[in-house]
Amino acid sequence: MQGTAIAQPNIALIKYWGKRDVALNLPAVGSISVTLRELSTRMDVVFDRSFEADALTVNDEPDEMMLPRLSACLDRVAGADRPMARITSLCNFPIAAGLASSASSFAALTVAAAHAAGRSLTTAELAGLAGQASGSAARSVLGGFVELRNTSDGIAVDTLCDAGGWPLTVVVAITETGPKAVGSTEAMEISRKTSPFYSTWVEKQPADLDAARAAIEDRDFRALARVAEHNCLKMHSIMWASRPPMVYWNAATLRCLETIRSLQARDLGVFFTIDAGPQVKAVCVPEHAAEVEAALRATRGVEGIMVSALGPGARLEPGA
Ligand code: 2P0
Repeated sequence: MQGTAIAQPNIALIKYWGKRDVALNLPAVGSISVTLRELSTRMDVVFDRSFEADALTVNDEPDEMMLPRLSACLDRVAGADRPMARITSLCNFPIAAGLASSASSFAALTVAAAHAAGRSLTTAELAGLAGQASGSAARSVLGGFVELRNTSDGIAVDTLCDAGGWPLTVVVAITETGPKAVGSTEAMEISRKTSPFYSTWVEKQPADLDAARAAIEDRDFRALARVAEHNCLKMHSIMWASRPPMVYWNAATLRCLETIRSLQARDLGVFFTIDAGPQVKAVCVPEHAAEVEAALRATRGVEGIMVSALGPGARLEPGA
């Protein structure tokens, strides 16, 4: 009873922020993301009746903090009467720093656990289960440009365009590697309950989704840039206006935005997006990626750069 799966994180261009059902972890709004290729999480799950308790290692270190959330995900995938599990996670990028490590982790865990439990699930079922563990994880079940839609009783995910259909590059400028002060699950609830902008955010999201979907369909980079930057700044405005306010940016985050504005002024194909963390993700056309990377690397406060093409969805490791 073993399964190994790999999943990549995804970066939302049209963001998920806020829940319509906390218990079922259903999002208040739809979202559109790109799945990355070079960043990855590998999850290995072994179920064994001889194990006395679930155990987790992350990059070879025991991890008690994340374990309850992973155990709950295993219960949903394999049933509450499942054997105990040994979970081994390997992640090649900073965890819990706004780089969507929960998306790749729970997408990989769901696929690995379903295989280990002998359950053959559809993509829709895998996305539903991954999404209950972490909303953004549902999108990492698929590759390329992915839309998550709300349905009457849950969610659905679709590939709008596969990774090769519009090959963009994502340059991630890492400005801080420590874990964030407020996790996004908690931050979303603070936003929903206290931000004066929250209801407008929910109301306007379908228009942003329509604009992004059309831009992807037309491969219209400028149109995608406009709506993605707008949607990102709107999401952060909700957080800034929450009580207590939540500001995930640091000084280097702002300097990266200035760098990107100056590249745009020179007509380079690049736009920014920022998630619940201080890292800046620059989405660019591949022919301008080297220049974007060099400019961000030279920006004061940038500690590291990761460059990724768009990649595939979660999958079983061959032979596992
Ligand atoms: C996103 N984020 O669309 C947005 C933008 C962060 C900012 O989805 O509570 O870890 O586990 O469902 O999936 C991060 O939220 O939240 C996220 P939960 P998750 O990518």
